[in-house]
Amino acid sequence: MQHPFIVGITGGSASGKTTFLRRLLASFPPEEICLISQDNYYHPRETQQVDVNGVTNFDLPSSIDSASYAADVLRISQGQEVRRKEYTFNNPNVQPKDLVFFPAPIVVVEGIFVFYFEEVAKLLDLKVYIDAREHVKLQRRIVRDRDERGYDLEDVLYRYTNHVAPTYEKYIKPFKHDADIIIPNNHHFERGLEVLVSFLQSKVTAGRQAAG
Ligand code: UZR
Ligand code: MG
Repeated sequence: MQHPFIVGITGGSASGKTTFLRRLLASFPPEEICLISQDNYYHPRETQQVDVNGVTNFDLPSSIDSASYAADVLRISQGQEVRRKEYTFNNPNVQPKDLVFFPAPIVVVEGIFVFYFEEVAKLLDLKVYIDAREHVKLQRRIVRDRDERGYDLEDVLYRYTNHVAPTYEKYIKPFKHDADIIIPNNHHFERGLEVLVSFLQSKVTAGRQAAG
């Protein structure tokens, strides 16, 4: 198999990474692209740090099993499949699936700390940063946490102010300088997506030709 091209995608929480990713993945035949998401590498809830008010903080780099994450990114980029239990956030109604990720010419590595975790960042061939204004992210976060993750409004606002925003300032935004491309997503990301898709298509074609 040709050596895969590894794209890292980061941005603040609720900047639109997952929506962007869904569209990016849908732009390729399934055998050409795979996604390894940081979301599946949270340490178990019981082991997460608790803040001064006794609220669990899932927004620290230590919330994530970065060693396993980096190991799996490496594994898939070497052409091996990766198995992982799905992480279901706060939702007791969701039965975690056994996930299998198959190697592909394009490997997408997504999450809020993929530029921060050095052992992950060094594996990336291209770094993409999805950028949105604070109020846009907060609005998206409120809707998503209600609909998908089952948190109430008070909880969402508390976490945003005390965990999400400080983490953004400290562990995400400073790494914007490391990005190769920044895609603004306050309204839409259509042009940015189009540019990225064409670039990645050219990489797949070039890799195929090199492999003969
Ligand atoms: P994205 N997160 C949860 O909401 N629940 C969990 O069990 C684990 C993580 C959140 C996490 C972070 N913080 O802001 C967000 N909190 O998932 C990262 N609270 O995901 O990049 O899709 O926003
Ligand atoms: Mg996401």
